[in-house]
Amino acid sequence: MADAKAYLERVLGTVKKRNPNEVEFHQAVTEVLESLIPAIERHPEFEEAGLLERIVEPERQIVFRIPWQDDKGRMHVNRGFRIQFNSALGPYKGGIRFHPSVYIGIIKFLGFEQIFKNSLTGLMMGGAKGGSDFDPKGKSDSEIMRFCQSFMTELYRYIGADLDVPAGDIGVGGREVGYMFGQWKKITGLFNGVLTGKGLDFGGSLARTEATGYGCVYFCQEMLKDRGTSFNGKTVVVSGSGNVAIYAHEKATQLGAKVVAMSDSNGYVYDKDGIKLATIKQLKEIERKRIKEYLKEHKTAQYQEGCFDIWNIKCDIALPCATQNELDGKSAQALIKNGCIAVAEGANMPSTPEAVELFIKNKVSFGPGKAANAGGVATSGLEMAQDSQRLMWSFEEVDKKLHNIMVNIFKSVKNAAEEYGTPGNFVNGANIAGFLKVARSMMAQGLV
Ligand code: NDP
Ligand code: 2IT
Repeated sequence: MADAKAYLERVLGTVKKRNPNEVEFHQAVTEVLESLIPAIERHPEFEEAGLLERIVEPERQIVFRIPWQDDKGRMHVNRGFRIQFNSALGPYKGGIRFHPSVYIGIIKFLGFEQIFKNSLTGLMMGGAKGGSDFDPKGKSDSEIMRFCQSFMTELYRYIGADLDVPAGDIGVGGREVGYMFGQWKKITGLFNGVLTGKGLDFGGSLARTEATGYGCVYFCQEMLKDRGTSFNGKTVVVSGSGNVAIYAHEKATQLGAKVVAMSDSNGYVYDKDGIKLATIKQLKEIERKRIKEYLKEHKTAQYQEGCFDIWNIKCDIALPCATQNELDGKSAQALIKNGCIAVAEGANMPSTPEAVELFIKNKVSFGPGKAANAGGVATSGLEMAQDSQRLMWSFEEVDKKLHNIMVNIFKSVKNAAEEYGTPGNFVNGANIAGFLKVARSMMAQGLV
């Protein structure tokens, strides 16, 4: 037992030394490695093959300059990233994030998580992530277009339908994917599934927009079933009000729950009668305004500045769908005290390690992001399949496949947690189940 632990600590030490100050990356690697102890004990051949040393080191890291011009003719320079982390299971696959907080440590943490998430979907996809420290807030459509074009003018060299397939993430949705696809097509002269999340008229998949939020609720539904209950009649808090949050709200409501609070990076709204999704969609998907404006239409709702206090609202189910480390130990304590029974992460790593520990200790059903939010990338995988076939499946067909995938992910996560000695611990289950498939493939493919 001591040996597996020593091996993991050695690998973690190297990660910290080689990637100084990349705290989110350290956090993600620490969580995965700690979960893997029983799997490493059962497979001493992994250490002999230097498998963990390889898995924590990206296969390729691309960092580039993005010059662009605003509407007033002023020049700006941003930094672009693409981390191609692991290709053992298929072409690199993962989203692109545009947010001022982006630096290489964020992209590495997301790329690392993506390896195991993509593995859990059961589809042929390796792990990658990209992005830029560009801030899309307050930019005009033509500024966004010029930025996306400049981003792709460099990135096009490194991507391809059978090589690396980017998609959306924070700050990147259908509009940005459309501009990037147009530029890629113009440069290469090709038309294929090089990006996912495309418009429905040019190779996009029905239900991709809904997929991450719906998938998160499907996963949570399985956790609830497992404890003999359902969404019906439950009170839900959803953080964020972007793509994932909106469709998590939609599906939870369809299943009979009431979503009483949502947020953006400025603050949150609480509506005891249930947040009206049509207003949120209008504000966020169309007008790109702040969530505070919700009160203009719904006078009895309340608005509070700041994000963390949303977790003080009494609820049965919490769905953090905004960003990393948005739910800390104090927030977890408040949720537990108020009787919350399930937390499913729509966002990537929204709960801090302290919060995760508290949820597990207090028997809150906890679905970690790499399992609970895998529906987005899974449906991207379905979009790739449709693009390769030059066919388009119906909404119902895609949604059914998505649902099946989420049910299967839950099963494999639950089974791995049991098989490796920590029943009910879906963090360990997700990390071990996701890891083993990648590890077996890397072993079979030789020293690569
Ligand atoms: P969007 O850009 O559509 O929405 C992001 C939401 O989170 C907004 O409400 C935003 O508020 C809020 N937010 C972003 N950054 C912060 C911050 N630093 N502090 C507080 N709130 C913040 O992104 P998505 O909905 O696509 O992504 C949300 C999360 O889900 C991310 O963690 C992403 O990695 C993850 N995810 C996304 C998938 C997808 O398919 N899109 C798939 C799997 C995971 P504001 O508008 O004020 O910035
Ligand atoms: O974090 C994620 O899984 C995503 N942002 C979606 C990635 C994708 O390729 O659809």
